[in-house]
Amino acid sequence: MQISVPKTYKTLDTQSLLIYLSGLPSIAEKLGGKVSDWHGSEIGDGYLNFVFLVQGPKGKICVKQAVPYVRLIGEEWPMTLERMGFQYQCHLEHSRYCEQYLPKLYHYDSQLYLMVMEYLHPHITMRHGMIQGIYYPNFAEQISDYLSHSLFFSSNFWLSSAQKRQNMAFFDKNSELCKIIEDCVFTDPYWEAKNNRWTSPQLDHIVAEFRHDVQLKLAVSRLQLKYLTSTQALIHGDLHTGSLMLTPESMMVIDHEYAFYGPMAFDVGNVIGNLLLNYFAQDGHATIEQPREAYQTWILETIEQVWLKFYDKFMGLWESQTTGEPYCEPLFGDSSGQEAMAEERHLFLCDLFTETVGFAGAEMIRRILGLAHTLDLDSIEPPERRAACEISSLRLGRELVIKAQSYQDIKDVTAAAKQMCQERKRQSIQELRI
Ligand code: SR1
Ligand code: MG
Repeated sequence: MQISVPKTYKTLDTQSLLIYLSGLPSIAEKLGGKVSDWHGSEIGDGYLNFVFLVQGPKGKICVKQAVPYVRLIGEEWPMTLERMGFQYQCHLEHSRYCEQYLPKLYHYDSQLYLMVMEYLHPHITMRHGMIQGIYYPNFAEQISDYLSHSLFFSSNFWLSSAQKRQNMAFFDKNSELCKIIEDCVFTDPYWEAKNNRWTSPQLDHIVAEFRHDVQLKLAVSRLQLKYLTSTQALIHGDLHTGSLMLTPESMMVIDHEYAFYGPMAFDVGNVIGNLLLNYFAQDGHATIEQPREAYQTWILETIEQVWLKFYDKFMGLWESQTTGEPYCEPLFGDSSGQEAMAEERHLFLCDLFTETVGFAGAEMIRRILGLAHTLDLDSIEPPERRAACEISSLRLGRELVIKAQSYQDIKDVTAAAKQMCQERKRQSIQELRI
């Protein structure tokens, strides 16, 4: 793939970054002192970009710059710099609807493909926090707020059709990042794709099984078609627990580079899928001193609350807003129309739930068999212990994908996860006895 890199672009290092920032008066003011007082370090651990923390005598900022390749793989996988523009625009758009959940933006440079923003402290990624067993009592409230507002207000339920089409025309150009998801989530884990990796040899049998599982591949392909063709809302597009920066009190959403007009359920499913992955990973992190059963219970309760609160909030927004063009007031203003609309809204959210379940399952599978894994599972040693957690995740992931419609309620999902986990524990006890 040929990537065009404008002549005005250069990849910054900590030194050239400080010089660049000194030319931005509002940023220099935030840092305080002189350039010689500033200190920059690269702190990124993501798969695509470089992220810097810059500290001055007065304050700290965070800088994110795109490089013309995929960081995880290196220059042999070129990747468009334009991703920073999509991230910036989605960050701005979502800030309009739920400002409190996005870091403040201080500066955007469209030639260096760079964003300067608020340094979040003492936030850590939710993924790192959950691996340590940290509780986040406000998370379900916060993420359901973010999801309901960002999805509702960027959809036809709120925007005029002309405005939505204009937005879609812009985000439709984010095709290269969407292609990463199309391949990494819906295709590669199910065939011999070059970048796949898994815990081997422990998972070899399941890899082979999934590659021959026509029912599973059909169901995943249906989800892919939904991802490709549904334009319901401006979705974050990669809403895993590494895109969430948390303290027990506060939540911030970062990394909107995969944003486009897609199915609402993709974002909701990503959140739930990543929480489920962490749920299964907890057995690999438990120790005598720090057993994780109580934490696992909290994860399942959180999953239930995320969905139930999202349902209520999305429903509430739809009931109270009448600006949307579909289901408009003149058609459904009378009492029989109102009654029919109540049922219609419920059916819409039931469909969204079924799609959420499917996308959650696909996310769980691809994070174990594909290119991009998660630290929750990858950090478990020895490999036998990791594989045991991964097999449970894969088994549930498959069920969620192929039987999404049979889950009527979020409690059906959490009950299935609990059962899968208990079965595995029973099996290991039996193996110990043998
Ligand atoms: C090129 S690998 C990028 C992966 O990590 C991101 O989080 C996306 O989900 C993608 O699959
Ligand atoms: Mg990301």
